[in-house]
Amino acid sequence: MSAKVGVIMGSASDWEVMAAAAETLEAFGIPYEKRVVSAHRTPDLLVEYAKTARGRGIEVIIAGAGGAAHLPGMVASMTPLPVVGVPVKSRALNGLDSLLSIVQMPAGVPVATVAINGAKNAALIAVSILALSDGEVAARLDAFRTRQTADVLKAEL
Ligand code: RP5
Repeated sequence: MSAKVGVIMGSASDWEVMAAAAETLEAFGIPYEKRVVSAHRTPDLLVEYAKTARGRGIEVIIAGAGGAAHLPGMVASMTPLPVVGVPVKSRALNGLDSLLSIVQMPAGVPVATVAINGAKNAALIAVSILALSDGEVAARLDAFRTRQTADVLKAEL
């Protein structure tokens, strides 16, 4: 089955964080692709990826980057697909630089930004979007929420 979610990141060093998105998509049975696309080191690839994603059947893009985190915003500027941005915790500024680089987009070109290192929630947003048009995914999301609530209610301290 062709990928419905594109998980991209600025560097292989982001994988430690972005793997949580991949694991979550796998848990929901969502076909996805993953690759390094750097806004600064591979700008031509960035343009190609963003411009061809929809035509290849991708429905949501999850983009993680750290520091001068321009990847999610630049991708969003070149595709109408929903883009979820994951600020990756940086060494120098603990990810505040990443967060501000991603979240403060100009009106008209949105990036749905999650928390610093919030890759799992980025995937859950992608699942929610896909659930709008896929009943099976919606049922899995409902079951996940039910399970999560039950786990909290039965927690013993
Ligand atoms: C960004 O710079 C990447 O997204 C990564 O978070 C950060 C550091 O990259 P490396 O120097 O580890 O490749 O482009």
